[in-house]
Amino acid sequence: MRIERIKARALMAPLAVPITTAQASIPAAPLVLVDVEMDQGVTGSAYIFGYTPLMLKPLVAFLTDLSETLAGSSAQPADVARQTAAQFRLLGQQGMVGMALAGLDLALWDAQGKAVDQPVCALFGAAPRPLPCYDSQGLFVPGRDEGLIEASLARGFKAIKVKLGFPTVAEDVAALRVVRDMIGLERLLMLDYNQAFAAPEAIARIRTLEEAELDLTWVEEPVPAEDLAGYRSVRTAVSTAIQSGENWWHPADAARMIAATDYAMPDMIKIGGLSGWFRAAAIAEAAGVPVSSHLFVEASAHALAATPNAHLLEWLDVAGGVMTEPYTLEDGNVTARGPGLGITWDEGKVAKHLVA
Ligand code: SMN
Ligand code: MG
Repeated sequence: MRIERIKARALMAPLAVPITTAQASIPAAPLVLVDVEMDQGVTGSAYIFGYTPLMLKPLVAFLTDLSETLAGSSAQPADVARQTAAQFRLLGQQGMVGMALAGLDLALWDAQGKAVDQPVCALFGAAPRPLPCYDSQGLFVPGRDEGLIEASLARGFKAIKVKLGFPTVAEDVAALRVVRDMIGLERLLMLDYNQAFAAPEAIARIRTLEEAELDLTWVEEPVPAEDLAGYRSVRTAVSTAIQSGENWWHPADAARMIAATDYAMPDMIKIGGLSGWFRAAAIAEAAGVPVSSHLFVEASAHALAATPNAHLLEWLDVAGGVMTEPYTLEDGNVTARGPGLGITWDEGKVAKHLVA
């Protein structure tokens, strides 16, 4: 199979609930849809989460121009990776280049699955299977957001993550106490600090959270993603499990950071698509680190099904609003479906949310 054309479209996809942290709010999902048309009539489809609308036009322009350099090339993900590694050796693949190439990798794997009428996880040796999830919520404000927790429980989630980082740790404790009381002791509760603190503050906050006996399954990204020394000192100083990885660029960052985290959650785009995911998951497996996903519910359901050290799938659906059949939750689990990644765009909804 050979690449004929890469079609990239920018849109602001509707979100059931805005993504909020202590520092920012994302009211709609900045996405780039990547559709790779092949010479055998197969089209591979995937998407890139752009984090900010400012990334959308540059990503579309880059992928559109990249299309001309890859036309006629083998559509095998490893062949494309080899070709683009040489093409961008001097520039490097961090940032936008890596995001674009990872979105392309996902679309190429989708095409490989469709070409043999198989789910992508089957290409990695696994049948689709129900994967335990957690509901990834935003900043939880007591007195405002209890309804979101109730809705999560009503949907059958057995694990919930909230984002915090209020001005004082007492406010964090108070918010977590409300959530813990609402979900009971049998459900998992996780906290995401989204890189908010330097190590001394992170250590002080987590120790205070431990004294409150909230039974947190993990504290996520307490310090900046690249702060290896900070992660080491936090992990040494506290007993709560530390989660990280959504900001690792490529398997190289996984190799650099894996010894400083208890759990890992590579981002399907920043880690380098499914090709990067399985290399990072193997690094984590060798280090005895369970792996969860970050965003990208569809591709993550396929990846985790074939990941021996799979932990939890993050339920944060950023693209289902523009699909004909969004992935769904069944009894707190998600199961991958094919062929390919199981992604089909609802072109009417896409058209409604396209950005120029
Ligand atoms: C997160 C980060 C960026 C966009 C959405 C969500 C968050 C998570 O850190 O872990 O889901
Ligand atoms: Mg996070």
